[in-house]
Amino acid sequence: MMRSLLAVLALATALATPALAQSCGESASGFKGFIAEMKQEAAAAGVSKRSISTLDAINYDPAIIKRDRAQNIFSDSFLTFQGKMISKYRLTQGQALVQKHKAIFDRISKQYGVPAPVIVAFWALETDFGATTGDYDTIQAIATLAWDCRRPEKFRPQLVASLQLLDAGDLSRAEFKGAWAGEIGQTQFMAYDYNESAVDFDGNGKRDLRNSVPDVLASTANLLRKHGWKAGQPWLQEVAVPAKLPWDQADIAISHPRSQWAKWGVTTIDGGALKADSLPAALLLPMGRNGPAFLAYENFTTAYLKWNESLVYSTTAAYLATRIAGAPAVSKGRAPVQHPSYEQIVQLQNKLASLNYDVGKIDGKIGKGTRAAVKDQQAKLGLPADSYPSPDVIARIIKGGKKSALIPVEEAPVEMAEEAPAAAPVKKAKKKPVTEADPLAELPAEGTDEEGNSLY
Ligand SMILES: [Ca+2]
Repeated sequence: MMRSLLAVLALATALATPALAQSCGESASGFKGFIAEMKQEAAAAGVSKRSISTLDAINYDPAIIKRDRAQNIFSDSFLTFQGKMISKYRLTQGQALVQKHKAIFDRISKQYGVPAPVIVAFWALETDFGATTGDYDTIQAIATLAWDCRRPEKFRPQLVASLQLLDAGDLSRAEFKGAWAGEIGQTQFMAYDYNESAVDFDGNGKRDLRNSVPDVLASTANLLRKHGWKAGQPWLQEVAVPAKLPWDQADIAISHPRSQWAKWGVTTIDGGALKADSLPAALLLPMGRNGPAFLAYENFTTAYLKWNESLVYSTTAAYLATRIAGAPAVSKGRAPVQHPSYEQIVQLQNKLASLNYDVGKIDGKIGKGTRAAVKDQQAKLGLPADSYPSPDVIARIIKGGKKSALIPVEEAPVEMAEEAPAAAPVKKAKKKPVTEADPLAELPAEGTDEEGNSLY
């Protein structure tokens, strides 16, 4: 999993040792010099000589860079994406595992306050319950990505953390195997989180996130607790929204008491009354006001988004947890929603950038900057400001808001990003199907970018 940027930044600050390597490279050239610098940095951080000497055998691995660059262009809608990620296998197996490990989950619930379905949903999405943890040498993978120029700041602290983890003695050198981007174990911990948050829950003296189910489940709960999980509170609830609402309030950054949403006409998905209490909740509309709607509670806006900043990943993980806990399949929303294509989003981003909005990289993804700019444009154009760039909203923005002449978005010239689209996220390799019965033969690599932007 791609851990929170904040955690990594905090780590980088903590490790602000004198010799942080400044250079980077696009090939093996210079890698050995970089490793020499990293050895100094590790020594300054107190890593043992023995663990530091591990780096002597580390090589630049072009296969890792190839994986990193093999970015698919995602344009799936939330409904499509969750449909791919939430298979019948993951649901039924997830529910079965909640029962099978009930005694462990009872202990975890008492100690960490995190419910079983939440943990199991991550276990499902990250590795299909431990089936696909990866075979890459994670120290070599992290070293390669730490030297690569694309986002060294994310991996350099993880390289030192890997050596510290080696010092901790939970894993032998040979056991540093995992995903191509360095995650280890059944819920894919980066080295820093392994060091800080893994727990020995089966009492054998080692924190084993590769093989020990009790260790995996309790460590996942412990990390969520550290991310601010509040026991006894919900995380995500599918709701129904009325035809009219102050749509600009539907924003993951804006919370209101649940009673306020009730007052505005938001109901449970089957039309029942929401609990009219003061519990803070944000209204999450992954596909705009006509699509599926969720109340996102603090456990979502804090713990989930610290686990993974991507809104689409977190929404899918949180929604899967509700399904495992018994919620019905997601509603299609109030009306069919046409989702923009990658090219349309790029076109929109170019237009927004020309209007001086900061949409970040022109990457064809509806990230935070793009959503905020769309919301502002919708307000200016007198459209419902739900932040969602449906193709007709894109056409209106591109046309400067003239109602009369909607042009098909496809006809406008598409200016592609000069830079290659953001490569696959830091988190992990593409999943392989677990069994022949598993319909997830071709899962997308994670639909997020390393800036934490999501598709939605
Ligand atoms: Ca253990």
